[in-house]
Amino acid sequence: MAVERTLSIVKPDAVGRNQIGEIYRRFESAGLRIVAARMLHLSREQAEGFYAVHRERPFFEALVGFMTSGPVMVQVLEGEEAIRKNREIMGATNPAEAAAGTIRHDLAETIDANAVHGSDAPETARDEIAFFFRDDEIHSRG
Ligand code: RTP
Ligand code: MG
Repeated sequence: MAVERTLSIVKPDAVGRNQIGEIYRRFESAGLRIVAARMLHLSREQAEGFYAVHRERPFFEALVGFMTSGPVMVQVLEGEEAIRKNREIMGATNPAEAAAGTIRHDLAETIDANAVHGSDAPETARDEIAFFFRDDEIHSRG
């Protein structure tokens, strides 16, 4: 199995509910290492750039509005099959459809405020990590 890196965001709703530690615990319990992390309040420009792939979607305005509504934690997770494993821990996009035991099922309320983001493929993981972190800010232990 390959050691991968993926970009994770604890979204404003979960930061607001004081759930950063609870979410980090779930990453670490699953064998994912936090190898870079930063708290920031995304500007509108940053949120639009990060979610550019969704520009034409009907939910784009709501997504950008929500992602700029408060501070977020962004982190790079590293581990065996980190991209797939993180998506598994997160659960389905809509918390109502997420499996029991996943972050979105257990902690989130709505599809808009769904607690976490995770890269969905190796190419997007590479681009999304580079969006937030320089190479020398990532402290790999793999
Ligand atoms: P994310 O990118 O945040 O990890 O979430 P995802 O891959 O599970 O979902 P994606 O399709 O990439 O959508 C990005 C975010 O947009 C919001 N969304 N709303 N109202 C809707 O139908 C709808 N669809 C997506 C969600 O907050 C989703 O996380
Ligand atoms: Mg996505």
